[in-house]
Amino acid sequence: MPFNKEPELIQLYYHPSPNPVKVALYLEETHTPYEIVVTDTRKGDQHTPEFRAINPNGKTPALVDGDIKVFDSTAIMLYLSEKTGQFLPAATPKARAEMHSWLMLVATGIGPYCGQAVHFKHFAPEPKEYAVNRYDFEAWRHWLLVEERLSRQPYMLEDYGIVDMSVWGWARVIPRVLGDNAWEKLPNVKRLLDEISARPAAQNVEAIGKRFTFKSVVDEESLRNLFPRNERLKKS
Ligand SMILES: N[C@@H](CCC(=O)N[C@@H](CS)C(=O)NCC(=O)O)C(=O)O
Repeated sequence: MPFNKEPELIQLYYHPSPNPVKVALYLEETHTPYEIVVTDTRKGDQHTPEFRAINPNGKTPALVDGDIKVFDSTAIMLYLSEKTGQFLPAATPKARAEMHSWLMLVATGIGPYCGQAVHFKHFAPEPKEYAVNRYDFEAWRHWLLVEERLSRQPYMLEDYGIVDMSVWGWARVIPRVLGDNAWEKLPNVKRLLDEISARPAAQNVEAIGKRFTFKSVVDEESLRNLFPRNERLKKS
């Protein structure tokens, strides 16, 4: 092992979209040094063999910390919180059970249903009424659970922490997922979104999107890269 070797910076494979931004927020909040590796999913960077060696699932975010590779935003949040010990609730079974429950609600409910709601509302070809109805309903159902909790307490757990940061990633895009009037039914989610967005760490995350260039248009190339499975339809 080389003597006096500088520790390597954590590398965050990043696109400014809901799952990567939560990880960037955690890194910023904990003042963990890291560097951004632009992974432009609209250009297909998620499908390169180099990226697949880090995240076989071919999606952002992914993180490399020395010889450790982690993929999936929630896995990364848990990895980093174990590493830093910050923004976690008390290390009691009760507090950790509560944390895991809400973290997984975001990971398995909010994220996937919002993602599919956006897909069917904004990208899928007609007829799509059945799918739009299903995913809009489920996205709303999950957000109303979060709203109900935040109507009774300032944060998802006792103090601001990793669950709130995970919620923030998706709350930023609620109008695109649920429609422009969504905030009328989600005032407490909006309160949390605004509070977190005003934090210096969140502003640093927003600045990443401006510091690096990401493809802004969604053209044919982007659609091929984001939804490669649709190519199958053309061949049949
Ligand atoms: N469960 C994964 C989902 C990751 C995910 O869907 N990432 C999106 C950005 S929010 C992505 O990379 N999309 C590009 C693609 O699907 O090709 C996580 O939480 O990290």
